[in-house]
Amino acid sequence: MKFLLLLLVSGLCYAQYNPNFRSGRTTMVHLFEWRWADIAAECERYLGPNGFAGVQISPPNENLIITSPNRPWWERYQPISYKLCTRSGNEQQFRDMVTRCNNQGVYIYVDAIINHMCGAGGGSGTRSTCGSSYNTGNRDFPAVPYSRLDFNDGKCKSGSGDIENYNDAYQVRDCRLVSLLDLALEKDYVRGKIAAYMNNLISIGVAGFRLDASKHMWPGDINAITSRLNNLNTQWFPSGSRPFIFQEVIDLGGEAIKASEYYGNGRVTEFKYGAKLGNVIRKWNGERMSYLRNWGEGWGFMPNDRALVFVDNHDNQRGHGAGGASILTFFDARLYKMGIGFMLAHPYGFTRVMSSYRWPRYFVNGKDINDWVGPPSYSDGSTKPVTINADSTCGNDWVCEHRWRQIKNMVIFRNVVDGQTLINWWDNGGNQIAFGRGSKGFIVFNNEDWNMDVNLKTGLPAGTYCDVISGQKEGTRCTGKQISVGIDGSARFQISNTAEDPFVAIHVNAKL
Ligand code: QV4
Ligand code: CA
Repeated sequence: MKFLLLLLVSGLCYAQYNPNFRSGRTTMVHLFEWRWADIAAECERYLGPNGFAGVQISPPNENLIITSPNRPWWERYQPISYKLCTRSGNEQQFRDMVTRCNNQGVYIYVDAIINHMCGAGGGSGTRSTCGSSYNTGNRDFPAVPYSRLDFNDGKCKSGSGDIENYNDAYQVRDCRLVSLLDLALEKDYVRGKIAAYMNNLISIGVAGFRLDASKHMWPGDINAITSRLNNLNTQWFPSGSRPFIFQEVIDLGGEAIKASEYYGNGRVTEFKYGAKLGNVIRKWNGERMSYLRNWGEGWGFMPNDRALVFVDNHDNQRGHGAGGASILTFFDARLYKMGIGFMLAHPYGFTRVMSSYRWPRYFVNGKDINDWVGPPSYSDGSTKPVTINADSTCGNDWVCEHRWRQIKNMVIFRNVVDGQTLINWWDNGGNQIAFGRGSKGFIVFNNEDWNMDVNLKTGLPAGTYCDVISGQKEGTRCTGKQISVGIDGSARFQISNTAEDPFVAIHVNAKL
């Protein structure tokens, strides 16, 4: 009885930190700007069969259509209403996606923009993705409806009404982020409208939310909203399941607002993770992979059970939102695969993999002047479908990092080693490292400018394993390297510094 009570209490306390993943699954993928129809198909043909746990989707609610520049990706961060129609699809397509993905055990996490509506300079009209009207001058969004009373104009104390000083927590929360009309989240009416939007999504079957621009919302206001959320839909989730909450707070240190203020509401994005890992893998600032020995909290990151981690996201891969030069992306494919490989092998945090589209990146004075370019689209502005080539890569300029063999196989690696502790750490004091996860998996990196040839204790049962980086196990053979683990659990690893991918990973489900 006592035990049951404990379970119940801890269940209630920890609920919003739990992503509700199907058991044995560990990693979500952000299918940035994908159409709902393509996501539904991807859940069935790829994500479910390969053990992906979930998908973060682009904002599903109606947004302002921006034509100057021409349909930038970021127009979707300028809400007009909570109707479910965007370039990704309409409500019926959204419902179909959620149903089909849930049936595959791949759950949907919605990017929820609840801090603001569109920019102050949006004007008036019906140029919005469902055709709802708006008038930004009057602060009028009749399709919600919101009016002048529902915004923070009176409360903001900056000269321009925009956030001017990130050292002033009041400005950051009560003023407009790059002119985006800031909602008065302390108002019961506004909270009610937002909770109704999120509860509608929950009833359709979504499993949780990314709370966009959380730094710009008071933690107490977020709490007041999330505590109004219903439990998840019992068609797919155990009764009493709470929506997973992860808050977008960029805290690299040195600002008034700290990520820790948000731990009570749910998980928080750990932006130090990708910035630091990029430096290490690029060997910048004197960093070395051997320093990763105490990666995680030892590097000043947030507690493991609060962290949502990623190598890059849709902002910092193109220089938005704390995008430093160190961030690794698909443009640096070789280093990127190492970074993702390390992230997925290491136990710290909940992991999210990025899946991007290609754009004509073009730096002028260190800034990508094409950082705005929207998803692959036709001349009428509609988004192109994700086509699948014979070799299982994607067409139409969709990068599909999550389909790269090395990344897909490391998602499976993470599932196989889930819950196992990090053991048998080895390094050469420089940029060769190795570590195991209990007796389930082992990974070795050679990021030096010379070859590696070492005997290491893996902790794995004796046998022949397929390296899941250079290839994988297919039937009774390996398509890439083979690694023999001896009866004492040790194995020889030879990794050329010029290999296509200078790392090797083995796990018990890829044993011959
Ligand atoms: C511009 C000027 C303003 C000016 C305004 C006048 O910058 O000073 O007042 O014009 O009209 C776009 C433009 C931006 C423009 C703004 C309003 O890029 O230049 O303001 O629209 O018209 C995305 C993009 C933004 C984009 C925004 C809205 O990154 O460039 O702004 O969408 O379309 C901080 C935050 C963090 C945030 C990060 C980018 O703490 O929360 O910046 N990250 C999230 C999302 C991100 C999104 C938003 C928040 C906003 O991940 O994608 O911003 O919802 O670090
Ligand atoms: Ca705000």
